[in-house]
Amino acid sequence: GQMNFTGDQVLRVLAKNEKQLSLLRDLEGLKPQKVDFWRGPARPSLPVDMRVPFSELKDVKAYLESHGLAYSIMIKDIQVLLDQEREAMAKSRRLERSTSSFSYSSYHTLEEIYSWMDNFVTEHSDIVSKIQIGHSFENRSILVLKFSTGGSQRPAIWMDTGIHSREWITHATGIWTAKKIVNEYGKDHILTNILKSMDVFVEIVSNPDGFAFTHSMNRLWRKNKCNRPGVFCIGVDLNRNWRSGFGGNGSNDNPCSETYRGPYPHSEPEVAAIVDFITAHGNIKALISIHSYSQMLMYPYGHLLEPVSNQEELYNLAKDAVQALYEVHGIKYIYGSVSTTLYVASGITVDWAYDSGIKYAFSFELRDTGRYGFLLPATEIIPTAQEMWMAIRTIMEHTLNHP
Ligand code: VAL
Repeated sequence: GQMNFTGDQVLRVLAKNEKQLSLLRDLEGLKPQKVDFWRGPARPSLPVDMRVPFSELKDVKAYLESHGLAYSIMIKDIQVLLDQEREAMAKSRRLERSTSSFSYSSYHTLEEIYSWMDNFVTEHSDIVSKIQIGHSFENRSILVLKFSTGGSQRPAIWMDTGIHSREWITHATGIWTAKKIVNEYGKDHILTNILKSMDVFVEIVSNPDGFAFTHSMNRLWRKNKCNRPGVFCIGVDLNRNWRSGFGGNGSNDNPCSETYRGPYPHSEPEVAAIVDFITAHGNIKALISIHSYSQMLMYPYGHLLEPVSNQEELYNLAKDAVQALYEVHGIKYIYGSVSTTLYVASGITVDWAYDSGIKYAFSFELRDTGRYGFLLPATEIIPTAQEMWMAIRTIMEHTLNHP
């Protein structure tokens, strides 16, 4: 049955300096399975959020206090939020069944998403099709939606959501975005122009095994579910498994770590499927990889602090995108390169994309800034997606105008 998180808390620590940050990194090393960092130690200006199991609370709080690390309790009891989330899903499922409709303002299981996809492709067969790009470690289909008004191998925009399975707001945003694209085609002149000469690919469940597991067993699972002989822990972090900078700082060689990079680049079928697809396609102009949470819009590099060659263009584009996002609901996103905005991270999707010649490579961290973290209430799905839409529309338009 489902893992229970009764009494588990999310603590927020504001490190005052590098020394305090490294004390938090030590905690990560001491107890890779005990403390689950929701927002890892980055820089003193960014809070560190960690889930601490009930059984470890006393120890961890004592550690923090003994080192003079000030903390606050962001979530007092994780299970309370999980119960509310399940109840909301059950309620919406009853309504969906009685009205034979799909709710874009609810979270869904893998089966529900895959069957929505089939209906969606059938209903909009004039511009949408479904492509299977591979199979997951546990042999689930890896599916991509293709939006196209014709042509062959047109220049294209790629978007993926759900590389980290617990980031449920990203899958929900991907679904809403797919629907938005078909709704706006022929109405919104910018999107219409984009689809007249470009294709759009959307991979909604990029880590299907992990996602299925977040529903069946452990809501807070991040990695994939690979299981190799002689390796004690399960799962590779699919956002550390890419070739660019593989094995560098901000990735881990310990299979029990949440940022375990895997044995070699593209070892994971979920990553290899995207690499093979994008490489074979050969004409992807922009890649947008969606994560949560923290409210950020970032571009390469993650594995280097040095600016990329078109950093000024990416900076200005991110600035415009974030402004367009802000105008929707007044939500602030910060922006910059991954390494300077968040932390150094190696083997990430956008670095690979950039090094593969995709000069518009962006990664979002969606809502919120930690009140709910990964357990963002479903009532925030539509506003989160609406504002992100304006940001990605800005990126798509720029891509169209700068071939
Ligand atoms: N959220 C991402 C991660 O830690 C970063 C690197 C953009 O995987």
